[in-house]
Amino acid sequence: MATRNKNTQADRIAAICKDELRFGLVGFCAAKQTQHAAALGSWLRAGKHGSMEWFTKNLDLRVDPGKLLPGAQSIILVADVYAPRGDDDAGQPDTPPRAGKIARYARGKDYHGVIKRRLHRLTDTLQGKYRREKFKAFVDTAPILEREHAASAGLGWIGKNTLLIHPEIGSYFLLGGVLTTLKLTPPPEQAVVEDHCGTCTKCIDACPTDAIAPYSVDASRCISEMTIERRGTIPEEFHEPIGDWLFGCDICQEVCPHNSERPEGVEQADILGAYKPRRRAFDVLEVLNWTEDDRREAFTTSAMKRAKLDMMQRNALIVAKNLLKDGDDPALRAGVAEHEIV
Ligand code: B12
Repeated sequence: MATRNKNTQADRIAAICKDELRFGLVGFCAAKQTQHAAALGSWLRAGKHGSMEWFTKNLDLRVDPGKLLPGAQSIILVADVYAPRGDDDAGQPDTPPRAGKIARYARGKDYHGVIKRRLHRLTDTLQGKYRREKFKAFVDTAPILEREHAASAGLGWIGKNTLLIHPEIGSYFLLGGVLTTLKLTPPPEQAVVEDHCGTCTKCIDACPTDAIAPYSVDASRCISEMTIERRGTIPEEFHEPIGDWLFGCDICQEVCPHNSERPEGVEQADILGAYKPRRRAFDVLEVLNWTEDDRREAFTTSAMKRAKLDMMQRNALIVAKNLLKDGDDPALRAGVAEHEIV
């Protein structure tokens, strides 16, 4: 009887998440310590966190959710799909000339807000019902290993590119969750998804900066880290491989067979209007000429606001020079000459 009641609780929460809050995926796991502390430690010791010094802080909390929220018992994990499987061109806004590409997750509204707002509605409801319990919503906003918990909650498997992959949806989804002192038993139909990467090495082979080893990304070589997180200069050796990526990179997802055009019989996941791409690229010459006001205006309600003006102009310069290798563009050439650091 006790188990049945607990299942009912999780079922009700799952129904709120799916039907009311319209999360694409939901699952539950115990708030347990990481199973991969050794791998995490060696990743950090090898400097694979790159410029993300913040990652080394609060490590004790990151490896143990029970320290992040004393008495934590369970984690509710949710996911929002932000892009369809398959062709990048389908339903996308026009590409500007001199396109510096934006990773798919950042083309619509900032997911942090989109997910957090709905998670707060969930925590308000739960707090009203379970007054003595504690609830802490997170979406990149707390030191927590989201993918590992989401894998335990049956949302997908951790792929060789380290992203969580769902067998039908692929990996174009974002995670969030609620850490709670409430003990939740996952519904009986929830199951851990087995690893479907098999012998495939497409993500590893396609990464132009050799950032990926099976199940580990060296962030110090990852285009996403360099263009989004890094404040200083980007070493010359990476300039050409960055190609036309202005903000983030999707290569290891684009080549993943699980993100390919959806096969017959697999339904396309629902994508909230908030993720509708507003733009897929910026004209790099425009970015080179941006003022701080231009940047602010362009990044209103966008996850791109993480990148400061000097970072965007650094990225734009790299992309512009790469574009010039494909064919001359006098205006762009002049723009580059003007901005080049001598
Ligand atoms: C730091 C960070 C980054 C860094 C480092 C990436 C990385 N692979 O760690 C950088 C800036 C490079 C980055 C890039 C991107 N990120 Co990011 N990032 C994060 C963040 C904040 C922390 C990730 C982390 O803990 N890394 C630490 C390392 C050690 O983790 P790890 O390599 O995965 O190892 C863990 C497990 O894999 C496991 N493990 C270890 N060994 C083994 C071996 C096996 C066999 C297995 C199964 C597991 C396993 O142990 C480790 C501890 O759990 C999370 C949000 C969060 N709080 O979790 C988002 C997050 C992972 N990022 C996300 C996204 C969308 C991206 C990008 C796609 C954005 C883009 N388009 O540019 C790229 C993808 C690049 C890539 N292939 O990882 C999403 C991923 C969603 C998903 N479907 O998985 C997250 C979850 C954010 C979110 N809230 O949705 N990111």
